[in-house]
Amino acid sequence: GEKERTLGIIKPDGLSENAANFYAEHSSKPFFTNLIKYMTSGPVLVMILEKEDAVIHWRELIGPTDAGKAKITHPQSLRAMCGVDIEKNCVHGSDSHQSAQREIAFFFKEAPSAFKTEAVRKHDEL
Ligand code: YYY
Ligand code: MG
Repeated sequence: GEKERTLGIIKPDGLSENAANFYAEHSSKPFFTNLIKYMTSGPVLVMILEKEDAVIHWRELIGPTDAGKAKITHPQSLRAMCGVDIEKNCVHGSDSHQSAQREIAFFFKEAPSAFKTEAVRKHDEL
């Protein structure tokens, strides 16, 4: 049939459900509620980054979880430069190849392939 367009909006409570699912592994931790509040406090930019050993290299670039400590131990890291503390640490990086596949699928897997970038299509084949 002929194509048409529709408009959808994911409202704020929809985003907080997504954030809770994304961080499900931490749902029993004491910091969980604040983590979800922070993750849904404004827009986020989700990226797929591709290179050899991308998982470990991106983790090295972003630095330790605690941005406050990173300012002392890893001053050149992204979390040291743009984060505040262990909660507001400004960037995320998958912690393993398996996590990366799961997390990329969380945001991108269901996108119609016409909207996928070459990087996402390649990743789907891995
Ligand atoms: O992988 P990474 O982001 O470095 O840390 P995780 O241990 O996976 O925790 C996820 C997320 O939770 C972290 O980026 C900040 C927040 N958090 C926190 O607010 N307080 C903690 N004590 C530990 C983690
Ligand atoms: Mg983690």
